[in-house]
Amino acid sequence: MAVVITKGESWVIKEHSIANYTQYKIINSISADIPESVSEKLKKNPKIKYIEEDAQVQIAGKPSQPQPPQPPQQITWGIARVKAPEAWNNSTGKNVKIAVLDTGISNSHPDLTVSGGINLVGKSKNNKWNDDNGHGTHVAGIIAARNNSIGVVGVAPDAQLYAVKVLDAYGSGYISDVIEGIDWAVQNNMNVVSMSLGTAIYSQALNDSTANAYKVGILLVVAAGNSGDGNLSTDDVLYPAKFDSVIAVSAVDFNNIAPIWSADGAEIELAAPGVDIYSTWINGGYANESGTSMAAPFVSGVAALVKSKNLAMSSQEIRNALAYSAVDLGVPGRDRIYGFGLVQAG
Ligand SMILES: [Ca+2]
Ligand SMILES: [Ca+2]
Ligand SMILES: [Ca+2]
Repeated sequence: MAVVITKGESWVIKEHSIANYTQYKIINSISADIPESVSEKLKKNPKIKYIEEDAQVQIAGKPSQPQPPQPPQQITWGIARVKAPEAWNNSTGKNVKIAVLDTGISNSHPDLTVSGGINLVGKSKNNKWNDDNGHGTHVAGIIAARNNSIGVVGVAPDAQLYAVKVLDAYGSGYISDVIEGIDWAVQNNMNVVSMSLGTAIYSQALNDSTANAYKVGILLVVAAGNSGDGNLSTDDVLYPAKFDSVIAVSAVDFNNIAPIWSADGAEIELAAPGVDIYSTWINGGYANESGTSMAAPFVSGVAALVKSKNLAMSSQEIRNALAYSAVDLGVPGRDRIYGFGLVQAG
């Protein structure tokens, strides 16, 4: 599979008899399985802006520990730490649409309401976005688990969740599908795109896609990666978190300290709870998880609370507001571990 960027792609399809391809709207390009010989020819064609190999992306979670449900409903430490309950008097995320680009979301969890979605894994798109891993369901619960009598409650319990399945049952996927997911989010008028995934491989197509989505008003929130090495002189932030058009989120533990595995780098914008986070899981269950995968959805939820309170706010304005209200951690001012600091809803 390759992503081909052209200045008018229809001739590529005709000239090289490409039968199965995905046409993107967010960028002027297609992705398709093409032979090496065709790829070499296209690379030399001046009408092609660029052509690149597809690459894998992975969830940014750590090994999971599924646990049985624990009713009655509890406010987890992370939800309290970002001051979500204090914000609920003014906003619960109503009328804000959040696309979770992940392994899907459980379609039968009693603590989650999913408004819609799409499955982009495999050869053809379909509506089978049900989660077959658990990771996407965990992320979704952090954003918007229902405020009822059971399990947990999310940061923005009345926000509308959309399951965009771009990762398989093992938590792996392809950049080409992530681009298609961003495309879907734009076509379906999402307000926030939450991505708890990453790769160390740079993609111009993914960079262009997030930049264009941000330009048309979507706020993109991305896990920084669990690639931290404890060395501040090396930048460990993964893509797409590394791009200017997205908010890169690092993880902190109960003591507001970033674990060594939380990626550090100049791109880190906000920090959020990401160690021992209890949330929804598949099969109606709940689980404790750690990772920058868990931190990013806290920021997505807080963004939904801010947006819901003032629907006219642009994604740039929300981004500025989150940076402004964050509680500074670590060395004074913006830094490579915590960015502007711990995200705050209240
Ligand atoms: Ca609940
Ligand atoms: Ca480092
Ligand atoms: Ca700081």
